[in-house]
Amino acid sequence: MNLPLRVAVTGAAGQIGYSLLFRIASGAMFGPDQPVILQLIEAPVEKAMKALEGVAMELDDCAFPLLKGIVMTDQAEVGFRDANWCLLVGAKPRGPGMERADLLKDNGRIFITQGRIIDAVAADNARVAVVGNPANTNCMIAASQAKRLPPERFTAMVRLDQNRAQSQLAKKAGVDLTAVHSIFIYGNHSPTMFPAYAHASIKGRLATEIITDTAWLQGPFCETVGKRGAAIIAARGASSAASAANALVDHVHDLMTPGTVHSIAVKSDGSYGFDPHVWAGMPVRTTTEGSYEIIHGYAMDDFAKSKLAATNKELVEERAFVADMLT
Ligand code: NAX
Repeated sequence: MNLPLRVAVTGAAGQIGYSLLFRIASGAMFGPDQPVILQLIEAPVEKAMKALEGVAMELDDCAFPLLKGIVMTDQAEVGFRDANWCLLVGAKPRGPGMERADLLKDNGRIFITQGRIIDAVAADNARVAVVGNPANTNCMIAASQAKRLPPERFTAMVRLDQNRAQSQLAKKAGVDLTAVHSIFIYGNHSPTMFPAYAHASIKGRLATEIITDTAWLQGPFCETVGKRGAAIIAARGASSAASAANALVDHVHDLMTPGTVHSIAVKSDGSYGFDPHVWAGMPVRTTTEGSYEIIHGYAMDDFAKSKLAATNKELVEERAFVADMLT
């Protein structure tokens, strides 16, 4: 048996946390031979800490063989200490009448603090995955605070968008989901992101040879993937939680599996026309456990270029809103 990995999770008593923690403890994220210690961090609010106690009781009641310990805390210094993975799920939701700029600022402050503390107390091999929205920009803010951990260690999640896109293509083509490959998400985790359908394959052929309805690909497909979160809120009365937790399991699992090709939001290297200072969804290949290289060279047509420019513009605007928070 390996030594336990320490996995810190913020927002652990929230909706996503409630789906996520059981998947981590069962081995879905790190595999059936990897024990874990969960370091659960909540806001210093009595109700949240009480709810966290209940979640920890349920984790105990699952008797997961791989779960070797649970830490519960409202102190980030305690929760991130020696953590190998820091899963930043907790964030302030956008309230009624709240401007996007206010959300960026409010959450930015949380991610400044967490970035600094992770850099100070997490393990030398620490990796960070950001889910709390606006995820790309929060990730950039946290990374900007780090002096010890390099920016490549900070990634944000666009995997839910990738999974949504894969599912939509399979439905349209009338094939099993597993026949769809290489559908990657570019840009922001927001309705502007671009699911690059032209490089996807279905049953080993180009997706565009199987789905020849270009108007559908450029219109309803992109729109359904981009606005899926809002559709789920409208139907369920609450935002995506189980699917978001599942996507985070996929994000980390694939980053720990060398050779895997998948989409994550990473520090841009200027490819695909992204500003080199933003965190953008891109296709990557996992090289060694927790590390990746950006895959370059996918050709983009005029439609794709216009979508990439739009999502890049939004990321650059978000960066400008929080410029004073970056060090
Ligand atoms: P909830 O409101 O259910 O839970 C958030 C939890 O975070 C709460 O328990 C709260 O007390 C805690 N929290 C707040 N500030 C904290 C802090 N400073 N330290 C530790 N904990 C803190 O939200 P949930 O539905 O779980 O969603 C969490 C975040 O994920 C939101 O920002 C949401 O917008 C974002 N999402 C991101 C997705 C993505 O694909 N990147 C998809 C799903 C989701 O919408």
